[in-house]
Amino acid sequence: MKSRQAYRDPTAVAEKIHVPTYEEILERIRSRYPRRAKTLYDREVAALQRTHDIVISKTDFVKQLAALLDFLHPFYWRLIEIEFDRDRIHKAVKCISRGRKLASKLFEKYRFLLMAAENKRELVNTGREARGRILSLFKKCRRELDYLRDLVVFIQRLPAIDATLPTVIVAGAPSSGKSTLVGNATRAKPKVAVYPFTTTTIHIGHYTMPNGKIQVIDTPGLLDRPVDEMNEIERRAVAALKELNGIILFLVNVSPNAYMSVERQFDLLSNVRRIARGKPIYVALNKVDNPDPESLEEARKKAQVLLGEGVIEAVYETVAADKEKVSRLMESLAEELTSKAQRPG
Ligand SMILES: Nc1nc2c(ncn2[C@@H]2O[C@H](COP(=O)(O)OP(=O)(O)OP(=O)(O)O)[C@@H](O)[C@H]2O)c(=O)[nH]1
Ligand SMILES: [Mg+2]
Repeated sequence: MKSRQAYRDPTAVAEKIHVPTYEEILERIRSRYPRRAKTLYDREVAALQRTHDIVISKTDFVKQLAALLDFLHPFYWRLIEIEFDRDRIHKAVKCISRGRKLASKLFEKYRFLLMAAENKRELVNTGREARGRILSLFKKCRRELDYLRDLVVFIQRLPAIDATLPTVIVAGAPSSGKSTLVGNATRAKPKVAVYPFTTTTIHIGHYTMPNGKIQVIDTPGLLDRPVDEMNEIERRAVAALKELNGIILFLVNVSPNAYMSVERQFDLLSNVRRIARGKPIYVALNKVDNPDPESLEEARKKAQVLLGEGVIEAVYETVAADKEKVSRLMESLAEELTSKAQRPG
């Protein structure tokens, strides 16, 4: 049950995970060092017990984190892998899990050795050795703890997608009007600006229909180039296009100052098709309130060809800046999503 929840909203799960630094663990142990005890033996046993208990409780997060990572949606993994190394994450989790196991073994072993100590000196040395060995297990994982802490903070800030909701992924070239459209279709307020590359990460809004909600995803602008040449920002758009289930709304900017020519925008559309692997694609020619007549004509022709080939599902003309027009477009897409959901297969 817990894991299912993690699958649906890892950001909320990550919110409850605290990854300590090695120094934090050490500090905690020092502050709890038993000063008073009836005998030296009692003191050493208590110190060992506390060291053990503190390292175990401070690293308890690793269980929740491992479960979270196990059930993480591929979309999140793809976003994580833009900034983190998956192998290194797993190695870090292992380092800490292994430390926990060995700490418990050492605890058992040294409890016995303390009992067997023959004099005060042996007692003190054995206790010191035991605590040193337990701590060194985690000192070895110091960098791994830091790595996992950065990861958890990163997951906390990821967009909270709901993989069960019908989804429209809005994609296109820089400045094609994606954020304007998402802002007018939903209550989300993605940043809109005249300059390209305004959106640098994924934003999510919700469009409300009488019978439910649609998740509308704003993505960063894409350039027409192979995925392995894309920068981090573009790869976030790729994560959504590849891994989220839904339909794609591809905006083509037909205004005079479009960032890319119509031809390049359609090349980009072919690239998006390859990335999105069979997801239905809807094209909207945007900014028809201020068109470059030649661009508009060219885009219409190209879109009709793709429609005829069955490569795209429909072509719309819209004005992302006009709330009413956006509502009409969203209604059409909502119908498409509903009929797609009902269609067998
Ligand atoms: N005339 C007109 N301008 C629009 C329309 N839609 C967006 N714009 C303008 O186009 C510019 C870019 O809009 P954004 O919504 O930021 O474009 P974007 O595709 O999200 O851009 P990136 O995030 O940089 O990829 C802004 O100045 C908008 O006001 C439209 O339908 N008509
Ligand atoms: Mg944007």
